[in-house]
Amino acid sequence: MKKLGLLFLAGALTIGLAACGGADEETTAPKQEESTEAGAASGVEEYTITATNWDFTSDKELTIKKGTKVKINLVNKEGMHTISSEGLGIEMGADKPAEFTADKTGEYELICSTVCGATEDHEAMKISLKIVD
Ligand SMILES: [Cu+2]
Repeated sequence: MKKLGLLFLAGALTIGLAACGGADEETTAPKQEESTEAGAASGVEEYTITATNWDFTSDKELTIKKGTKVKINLVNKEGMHTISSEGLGIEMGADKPAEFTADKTGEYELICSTVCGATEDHEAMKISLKIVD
């Protein structure tokens, strides 16, 4: 039984390493990237989500007013991650931002949709997005 556990762990580690293989060491001081709201001119609120192994380093709670046009960018600082939300019907990647209109109030979950490491690490990557009146 113990051996099996170790084997599983080794397997998980290998997957984890593969996911973040080639990731550059951060040589510059980490820059905090906050979600940014674009000017009202374009009528689109733009957010940027940053991902590392295995965390989202930008805001983990987004609150958006109903009726807002939203664009969400994903920046992978480390590893390969994608984001999806079943509730919102969106799927995005590093080179594929999500654009939608927040037309239904509620609380939605944005999750990492690429198995990017050990299950518990990967499943910890979540962002809550609230659409409010
Ligand atoms: Cu991930």
